[in-house]
Amino acid sequence: MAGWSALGLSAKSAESSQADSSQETSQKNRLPNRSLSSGFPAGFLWGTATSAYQIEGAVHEDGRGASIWDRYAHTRGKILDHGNADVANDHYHLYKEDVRLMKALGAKAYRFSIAWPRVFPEGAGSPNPKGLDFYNRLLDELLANGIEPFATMYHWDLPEALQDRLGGWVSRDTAKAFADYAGYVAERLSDRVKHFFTVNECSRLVHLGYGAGSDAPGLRLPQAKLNQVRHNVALGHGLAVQAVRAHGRVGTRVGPAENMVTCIPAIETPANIRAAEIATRQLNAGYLTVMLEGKYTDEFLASAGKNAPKYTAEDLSIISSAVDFVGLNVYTPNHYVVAADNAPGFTLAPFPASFPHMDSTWLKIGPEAMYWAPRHVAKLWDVKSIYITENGTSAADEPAADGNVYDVDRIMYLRNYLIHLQRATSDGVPVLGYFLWSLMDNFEWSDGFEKRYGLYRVDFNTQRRTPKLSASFYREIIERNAVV
Ligand code: GBH
Repeated sequence: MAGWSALGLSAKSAESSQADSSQETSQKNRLPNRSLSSGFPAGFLWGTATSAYQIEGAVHEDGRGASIWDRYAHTRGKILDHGNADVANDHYHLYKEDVRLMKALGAKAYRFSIAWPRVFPEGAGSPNPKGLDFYNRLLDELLANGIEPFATMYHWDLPEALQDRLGGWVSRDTAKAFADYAGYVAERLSDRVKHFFTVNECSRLVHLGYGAGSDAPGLRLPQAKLNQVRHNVALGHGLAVQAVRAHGRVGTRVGPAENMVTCIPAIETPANIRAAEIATRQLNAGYLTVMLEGKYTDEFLASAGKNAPKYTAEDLSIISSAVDFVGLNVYTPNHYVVAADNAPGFTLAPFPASFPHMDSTWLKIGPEAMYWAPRHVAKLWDVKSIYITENGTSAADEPAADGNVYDVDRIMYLRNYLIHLQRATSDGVPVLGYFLWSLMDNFEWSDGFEKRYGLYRVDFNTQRRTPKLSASFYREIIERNAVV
């Protein structure tokens, strides 16, 4: 790939749109990159994603310890439909069928998460070999079907014992326990897993888990403590990167899976693009910025003031341990940015009440987020390998009279985001693969089973899985390696 600085995106798109309007049909080969018929790079990896607590069930089986989500889901009033994931998709028993669902899509990769409390029921101390065995079975099944496993180490199911004993991520000892667990897993699974993600979405577990209290463990900590939690989670990420390097086989790759704050130039002028980059760096200060730069920005420390986290220089070098790739969960635009003559150099445009959203109100429809998120990461931090680790939407799926789910709203959403992903790869943004959230409907955290994200519909009474129309749509995309 040519160096990023050689891309000259704005000049190039100006040229293509000129060609587009004046010479239309005669010069097909000069159509702009965003042409619907354009494909993705050869070898682009297509997959689906899930997480352990959301699908596995079997919470008391084979020595699994309790997680903070077991307790939270069983606390009255926390889950919208009063559901819990004790059974969920019963994937612990039905994993072979679920691998067949992936295969039917033609997907070549699968992102799943490992339940820490299965492997270390108490969070630390003695491992539970039966817990790890489940993942051995799953990996063997995936590989036998030609599907490459990508494993997330932590998708929010902290062992309850660590919450009780240490206060969870309030303590840096949790970060150390996480690294021990990550090293243990890397040592035993890296013969088959070549890509590990450390923490899924640091910001959600920090803000919703310890700030707003709307995710497990349901705490509302004051700002100073919350900043310390954020620091400890970032530290856990860095320590886990080091543990994978120390214990994984040579060539094992590791990186985060972040839901970065995605800042979009409201109008794609060079000044607004620059302003969106500045905003991206600042608004991700406690996460990607510190992970990839090894320091907290001046603005971050100034605005935290006396509530800033306590840390050492060594912490910062651990947090910024070199990663092999960056994973990005991209659902929605966080901000539209306009360049401004003020101190930060940007204005965040307020969202008009009429801004469209999908089934969930937080899920605003801004397909260009799929272009700008990876592009900012590549440009700001010179990241050479990016995976889209999640993208998808809930929808008010209802079977039609003929029994099919015609989820054309999900297809509309996916198509438009994928057009922007294709625009990114055409522009040389190094995105290597895409994991659609989700393979199948599952336990959607505090929304319970009310919100459905799957390509396959799940009847939670019978555990029957049925493909929605979007499953056919995704299969076409995978087969053609192009947006259809
Ligand atoms: C992902 O988070 C998760 O990784 C995945 O487990 C989940 O199933 C999937 O998305 C679908 O939600 O407090 O109501 O304003 C997505 C990013 C960021 C979405 C926080 C919800 C807050 C909603 N999330 N956001 S609200």
